[in-house]
Amino acid sequence: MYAFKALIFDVDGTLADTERDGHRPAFNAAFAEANLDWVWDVARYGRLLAVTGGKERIRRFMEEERIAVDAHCDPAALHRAKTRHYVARLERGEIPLRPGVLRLLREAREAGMRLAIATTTTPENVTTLLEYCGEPGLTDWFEVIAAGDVVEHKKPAPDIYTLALSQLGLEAHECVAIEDSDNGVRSASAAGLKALVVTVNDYTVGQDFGAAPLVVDQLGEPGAPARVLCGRLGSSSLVDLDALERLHRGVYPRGALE
Ligand code: XBP
Ligand code: MG
Repeated sequence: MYAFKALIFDVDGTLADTERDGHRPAFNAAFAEANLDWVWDVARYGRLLAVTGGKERIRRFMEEERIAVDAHCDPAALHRAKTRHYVARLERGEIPLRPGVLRLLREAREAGMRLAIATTTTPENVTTLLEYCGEPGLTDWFEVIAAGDVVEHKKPAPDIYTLALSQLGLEAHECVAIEDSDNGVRSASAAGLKALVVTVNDYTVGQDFGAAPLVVDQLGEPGAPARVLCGRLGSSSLVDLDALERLHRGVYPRGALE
């Protein structure tokens, strides 16, 4: 029996390293298809990641480059094409889950832990990632998939976490969230979540994760331990339910849940 009832996962950068070799080339393919000479290299895309959401990211780029919105340069249309290219990449199985993700999901499922997703990305991107990652039926393991434009304000606003919590019917202190970015941590924190784990990646390492009590390089697999960048894993060498239980009890003083 654990002191928390659900795990809430971010998607991009957390379930899988989707940004550099997934979303970025899909944006570039959409631009090329529209005969635009825009190319987002790795560094430029890293800066644009400060803006969450693909449409919003295209709009920011156009503002930076002083490109006017017109029929040829329409962020919504470009983004639809980008989603098509991105989903095709996922369907080709080009984007695997990060180390330790499936291990933790399996452990949680076996323990009867409830699973949810809170993400900025388009819902189709989430379901396709889960369908093509090699674990049949994985999509159905998630009771709640809160994604994309269903909320007015994307991360770092709390809206998507607030929606996930309300769909789960749980309070923030009953959940543990797993994120990869400063914007994600700000979103979860603003929704009241304190039991937060950050799994950094090349784009987010070095960001300020505020009050997140645990920052690791990955969730870890047996034989490939998680490296702790901030906080403590205790006796575990990877992020498993026992480690999350210790984290949760550290964040919420005894009796806080009663
Ligand atoms: C990360 C994002 C997403 C993706 C692109 O969100 O900012 O916008 O980069 O997705 P999270 P779309 O980490 O919350 O999953 O192009 O579908 O918006
Ligand atoms: Mg993320």
